[in-house]
Amino acid sequence: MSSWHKTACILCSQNCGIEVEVQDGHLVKIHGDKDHPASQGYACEKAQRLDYYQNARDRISRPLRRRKDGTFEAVDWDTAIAGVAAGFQAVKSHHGGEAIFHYGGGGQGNHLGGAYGRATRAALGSIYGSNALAQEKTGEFWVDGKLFGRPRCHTVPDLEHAEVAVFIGKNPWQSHGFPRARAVLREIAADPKRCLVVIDPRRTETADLAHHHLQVKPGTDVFCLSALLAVMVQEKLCNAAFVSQHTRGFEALATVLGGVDVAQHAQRCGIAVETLRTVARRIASAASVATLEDLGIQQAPHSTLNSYLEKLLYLLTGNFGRTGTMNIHTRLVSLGGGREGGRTTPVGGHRIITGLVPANVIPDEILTDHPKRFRAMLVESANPAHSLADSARMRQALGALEFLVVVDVAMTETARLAHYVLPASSQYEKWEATFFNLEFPNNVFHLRAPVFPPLPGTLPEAEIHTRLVKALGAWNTEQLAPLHAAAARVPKEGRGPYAQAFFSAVAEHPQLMGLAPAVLYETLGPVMPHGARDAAVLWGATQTCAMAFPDSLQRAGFDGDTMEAGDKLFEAILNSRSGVVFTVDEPAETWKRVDHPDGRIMLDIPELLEELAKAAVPPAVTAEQHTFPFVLAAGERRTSTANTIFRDPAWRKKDAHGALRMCPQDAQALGVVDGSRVKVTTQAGSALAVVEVSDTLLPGHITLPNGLGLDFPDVHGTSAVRGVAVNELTSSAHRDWLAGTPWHKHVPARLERVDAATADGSAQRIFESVKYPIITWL
Ligand SMILES: Nc1nc2c(c(=O)[nH]1)N[C@H]1C(S)=C(S)[C@@H](COP(=O)(O)OP(=O)(O)OC[C@H]3O[C@@H](n4cnc5c(=O)[nH]c(N)nc54)[C@H](O)[C@@H]3O)O[C@H]1N2
Ligand SMILES: Nc1nc2c(c(=O)[nH]1)N[C@H]1C(S)=C(S)[C@@H](COP(=O)(O)OP(=O)(O)OC[C@H]3O[C@@H](n4cnc5c(=O)[nH]c(N)nc54)[C@H](O)[C@@H]3O)O[C@H]1N2
Ligand code: SF4
Ligand SMILES: [Mo]
Repeated sequence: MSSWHKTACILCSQNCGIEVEVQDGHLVKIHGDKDHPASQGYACEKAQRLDYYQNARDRISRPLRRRKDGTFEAVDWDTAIAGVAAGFQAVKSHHGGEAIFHYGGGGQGNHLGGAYGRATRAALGSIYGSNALAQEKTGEFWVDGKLFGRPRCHTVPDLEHAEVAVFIGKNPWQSHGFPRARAVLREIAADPKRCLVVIDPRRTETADLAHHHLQVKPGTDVFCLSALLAVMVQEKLCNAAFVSQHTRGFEALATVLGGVDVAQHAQRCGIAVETLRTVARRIASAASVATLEDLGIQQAPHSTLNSYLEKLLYLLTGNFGRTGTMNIHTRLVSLGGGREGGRTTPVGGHRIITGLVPANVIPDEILTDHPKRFRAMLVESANPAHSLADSARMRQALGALEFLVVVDVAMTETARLAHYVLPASSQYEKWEATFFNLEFPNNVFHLRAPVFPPLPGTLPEAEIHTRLVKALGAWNTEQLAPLHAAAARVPKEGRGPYAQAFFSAVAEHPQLMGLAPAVLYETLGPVMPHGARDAAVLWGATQTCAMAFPDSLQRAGFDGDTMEAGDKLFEAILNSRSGVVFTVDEPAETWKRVDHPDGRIMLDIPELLEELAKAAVPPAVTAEQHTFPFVLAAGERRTSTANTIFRDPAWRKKDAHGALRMCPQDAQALGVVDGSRVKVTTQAGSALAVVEVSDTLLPGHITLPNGLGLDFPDVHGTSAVRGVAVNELTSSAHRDWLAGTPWHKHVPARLERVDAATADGSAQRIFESVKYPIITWL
C-alpha cells in the first residue's frame, strides 16, 4: 500500500514544496509540488535522497542519560524530563538562568521547535543564545541596522525581474538561496538584454553561466567591491537624484571612495582595471539591479565591510524599492530573535547582534574561571561540536559544561558529549515549518503535515518543551484555567473568546508572555483542526504579523481588523498543504520599512570606512604565508552536500570522499592526480583528503565540502567516518573584528603528498584527538 503526501524538502533554506510517495515507512518517489506558490514544481536532484534522512541508521528512539563512565543508558521520558529540569534548575539556583546558553533551534527545514524553545528559555531565565546565523549573517544584519535603521530591515533581491544580477561569494546553482534558482539563472544567462555578474575566486557552475566572472583572488573582495564603487563615484555614475532624495551621508562616503586608487585595488584583487570599469558602468546604467551575497564574503576577511560594500553597489545606483531591485520583505516571525542593540557577552564583552552571540566566541565564554561564564547548554537541531570553528576546542568547551542537553533526531557529535539526549520525531513525523520566508513581493509560509507516524519513543519539540516548562513549574494550573475554558468554546464559537482570554491572562500574569508558545500548545493545541497541535504557536505569529503588515495581508486576501485578518491567515495556513502567500507587497512598501526617523538610508558607516582605509595599506608578507601557502575554503556547497542533514555517507552518489579540489598547476607541482591522497594541515589540525584536480580554481586556492566527516555506524554498528570534518581545520580566533563571523573560506593551509605505501588504506579521518565515549546502542 502506498500513498502520496504534500510536504517540503528540508535540505536547504528554499524548502521547495514536494509530493512524496510513501510505502512501508519509506519515501519511495519524490517530485516538485506545482501548487507550492514559491517553488512552483521546482526541486533539485538532492530531494530524491530524502529517505536517507527519514530512515537513518543512527536515529535515536529513547531518551539517553550519560552514566559516570561516559556510556549512555536509555531512560523513560518522565525520568528524562525530570532529570533535565533538575539539572538546569541546579545551575540556575547557583548561578542564575543567564549561565544557561541556548544553541540552535532550527536547521534548514524545522523552526517550530525553535519557537517552542523560547518558552523553555523563558522558564529557565536563559538570556544568551546563538545559532548558525551567527556564523554567516550577523555582520550583514548589523550593516542593515546601520543603513536602514534596524537589523531586521533585511533586503531580498528581485532576481526574476532584474536586468543585472550580481552574485558575490554565492553559488546559487548548487546552494540555491532563492526560488527556482537554476531556472532563473538560465533565464538571465540566455537573455542578451540582461547581464549576470559573478564575483567568486572559483569558476563555479554559476560563474560558468555569467557574462562577467570576476575571478578575484580569495579574500580580496574588499578591493574588487570598493574599486567598483570608486569607479561609480569617480566617473560620476551614481544615481544623484536617488542619493539626494533618499539618503544621508553620501559626502563622507564619496570622499573615501573618491580617493581609492582603482588601478592598485584592481591589481590586488587580480582583476583587470578595464574589466572592473566595464562592470561598474554596466551596473550603473542598468534599469534594475539585484545583488546577492553569501558565504564567500560573509565567511572571509573583511566580512562585515564586504556586506556594506555589497549594499552600496545597489544603493549608490538607486536600485532599491522598485521591481527588479532590492526590497525589504515581510516576516511571519523575525529570524534573529527580538533583542537588538547594545548587548555584549558576559565574559569577553563581544557584540551580540540580533540576539545572537558570535558562534566563534562560545568556547571562550565557557573555558574560563570568570564567574559569569556559561555553565550549561541546551542544544537543539544543531551540531556545534561539528559545525563551529575549531572542533577540538569546541569539544573541550562542551565537555567542561556542568550540564549539556541535546535535542536531535540523530546521535550527533554534540549529542555524544551530552548529559541527556532527547530524541525528536523527524521532520516528516510531525507538523513542521520554517521561518525562512524571505520573499518579495509575495511572501510564502508553508506548514507541513506529518507524513509518517512518529518513530516510537520520539516526541515533537513542541511536546518536549511544554513538558519541560511544566516540570520547571513555570505556571500554575489556575493561571491557565480560563484559557482551557475558552479553548473548549473554540469549535462552536471560533477563536474570539480564546483571544480575549489569552490577552487577559497575559495581562494578569505577565510571565505567561514569555511562555506563550507552550501556553498556546497546552491550551489551544488540543482543539486545533487536523490535530495540528504543534501549530498552535502560529496563532500568536499570525496575530503579530497582522499587526505589523496590515496592508500586505489585505492584498493577500486576509482583510478585516487585526484580529480578524490574523485569524483568517491562521486558518488558511492550517488548511493549505502546499503553502500560503501570506503577504503581497507593492515595491513602495519597502520605504515604509526603512526605520530611520527621517525615512532616509544612512550611507555613512564610519567604523567600516575606517576599516576600508586601513585595508588599502598593503600588508607585509607574514611568516604564516610561508608556512601555509594555500588558502583553504573549508566548506564548499556541492551537489553532494546538505549541511549535516544526511549523516549516512551512502547518500552521496558522487564525490564519495568529499574531495579536496585544487588546480592543475598545484597538482602538478605537488605530484598528485585525481584520487591521490594529500595531508592538509592548518594551524588547528591535519586531515587526509582525496584529490580532485579542477581547472575551476586559481593557483594556491583549495576547497573542501561542508558537512562531511560525520561519525556514522556501518551495518555492523561500528562507527565510521567518511570525508574531512572541516572544522577540525578551522580556528575560532580567525574571525571578523566586528561581528565575530568566522573566516571558514580563508583558512591558511599547507599540503603534503601522502604516498599510497604509507597511507592507512582508507580516506578516513586521522585525528588522534577524537575519542568519543562509547555508546551503548539500543
Ligand atoms: N547543495 C547544498 N546547498 C546548500 C547547502 C549545502 O550544504 N549544500 N547549505 C545551505 C546553507 S546553510 C547556506 S548558508 C548556503 C550557502 O551558500 P553559498 O554561500 O553559495 O555556499 P558556498 O559554496 O559555501 O560559498 C559560496 C561561494 O563562495 C566562494 N568563495 C570562497 N572564497 C571566496 C572569496 O574570498 N570571495 C568570494 N567572492 N567568494 C569566495 C566559493 O568559491 C563558493 O562558490 O547554502 C545552502 N544551500
Ligand atoms: N567550516 C565550515 N563550517 C561551517 C560552514 C562552512 O561553510 N564551513 N557552514 C556554516 C553554516 S552556513 C551553517 S548553516 C552551519 C550548519 O550547522 P548546524 O547549525 O549545526 O546545523 P545542521 O548541519 O543543519 O544540522 C542540523 C541538526 O539538526 C538535526 N535535525 C534534523 N531534523 C531535526 C528535527 O526535526 N529535530 C531536531 N531536534 N533535530 C533535527 C540533524 O540531525 C543535525 O544534527 O554550519 C556552519 N559551519
Ligand atoms: S535541496 Fe533546496 S533547492 Fe533542492 S529541492 Fe531541496 S529545498 Fe529545493
Ligand atoms: Mo548556512
